[in-house]
Amino acid sequence: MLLSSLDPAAVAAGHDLADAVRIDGVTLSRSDLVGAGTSVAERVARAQRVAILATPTATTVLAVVGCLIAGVPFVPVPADIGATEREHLLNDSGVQAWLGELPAESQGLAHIPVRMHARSWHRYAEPRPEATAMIMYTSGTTGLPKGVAISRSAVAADIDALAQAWEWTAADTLVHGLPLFHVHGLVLGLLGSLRIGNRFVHTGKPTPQSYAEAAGTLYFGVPTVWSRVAADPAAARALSSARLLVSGSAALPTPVFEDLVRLTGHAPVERYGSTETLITISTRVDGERRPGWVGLPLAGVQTRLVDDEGRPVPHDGESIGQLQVKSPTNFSGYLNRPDATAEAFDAEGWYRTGDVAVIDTDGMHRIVGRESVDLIKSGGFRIGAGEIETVLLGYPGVAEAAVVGVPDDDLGQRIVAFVVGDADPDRLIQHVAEQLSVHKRPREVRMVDALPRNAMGKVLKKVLATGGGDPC
Ligand code: MLC
Ligand code: AMP
Repeated sequence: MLLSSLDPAAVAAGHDLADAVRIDGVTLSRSDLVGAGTSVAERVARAQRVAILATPTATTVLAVVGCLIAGVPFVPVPADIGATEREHLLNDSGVQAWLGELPAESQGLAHIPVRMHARSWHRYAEPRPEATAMIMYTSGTTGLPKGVAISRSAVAADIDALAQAWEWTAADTLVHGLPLFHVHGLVLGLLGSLRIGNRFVHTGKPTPQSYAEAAGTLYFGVPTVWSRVAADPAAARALSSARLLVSGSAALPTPVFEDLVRLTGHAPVERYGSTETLITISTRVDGERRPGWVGLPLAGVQTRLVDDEGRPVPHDGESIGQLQVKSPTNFSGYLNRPDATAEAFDAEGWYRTGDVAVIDTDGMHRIVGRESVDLIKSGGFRIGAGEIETVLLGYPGVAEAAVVGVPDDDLGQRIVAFVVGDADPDRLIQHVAEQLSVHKRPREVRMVDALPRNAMGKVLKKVLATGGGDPC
């Protein structure tokens, strides 16, 4: 079964764990998770698809577990989501109800509450492996986010391959403070723990202090989290008793890697993936952990590099190519978007990651960057420049807008909007936070007289990202 540690027969036979999940001041045992999760399953079983406001709470954990027991696909909704994006997610996904916590604006959908103390011991048959576990929304270069359908078998295959690479076992205590509406925090962190059977601790905000106090063996973080840990030597030193520190979702800067080695005694394991493929490449517990490199394909995963014409690029450690992935962890398709799904794969079923990479003769991978400047990674969040530009253009007084990711020591990339027109920069930032989500807001809006364009009239985003763009 997908959540192997929650097998009702095994839990009833004594394979309980008093502190299987700790989150938001609540501790859930395995039998709480089975009993309350099955009670959620009973209430949600007749729905075809539900939305879960993915705040980091026990309610969210039980809502997710209930859906997976009942085989009802769920849409994790970002906790900080704004009006336009929320409306899009609810309409596009066709969810029938909110399960668990209600957002301030529920858009008239039915509500199925999660009752923390209700219990049911009904036994559900395990849904088919190819059934959709969840639909996770993620940004493209243009337009509003697309729904990525992720199957139960993809989730299971990914966790099992990672368990092998990281020697991850039920003896671990996994700690993170990441959002529960993306692959990293939800699929790897929470579902990984419930499949492997280890203790899971969610720290709330992923601060260096909260990581230091959690006494885990296995820690997950995005590079922003690790760079903040490395800047807090006392907190970093407290992690020396851990077994493994894992970084992913964006490139881990080499100085942060080196600071972690110096302060914690651990070379972090770096792994690479995406919402569409889950995690596909990682360094190993028992292998080389090379700063700047993300490792080898996981068991069952194939990777290759191609050029613009689709011809193979040599794996010589220097030649740069477009990274493609064939993997049992790949997504089943974009919801309602057969066009985008078809575009994402080539004729032989290779998924085009949109990342450019090199592979050396030993099969080690280094991610060089993204093909498009319009996909930004900020704090480990994937954000499309196009969706922000559309929202900015909808604001009174904005004539033109171009959004870029500018290198940032803390966030990897910082979202900067260049705007032509007459508007207050702070109000524009607030407008994006309210319409899309707080984490998609530009950190800076620069009012300019004109956007740099080429002869075809296309905005020269690389010029903007490297400091061009004259202020008014
Ligand atoms: C600031 N705030 C505002 C605001 N400006 N609120 C409303 N309106 C505004 N204009 C508030 C925020 O809500 C927040 O409040 C606080 O200010 C700080 O906000 P922040 O500066 O944006 O957050 P920060 O602390 O910098 O976040 C850093 C971070 C975060 C690392 C914690 O970026 C993060 O959680 N990243 C993880 C992303 C992730 O999981 N990606 C995985 C994708 S899956 P408050 O109250 O909340 O403090 C994937 C696959 C793979 O990529 O490979 O893993
Ligand atoms: P998302 O869909 O939010 O999971 O974003 C996926 C993207 O994150 C990938 O296509 C990469 O661009 C980036 N990414 C994930 N992990 C890494 C990593 N270890 N190094 C560099 N980029 C990464």
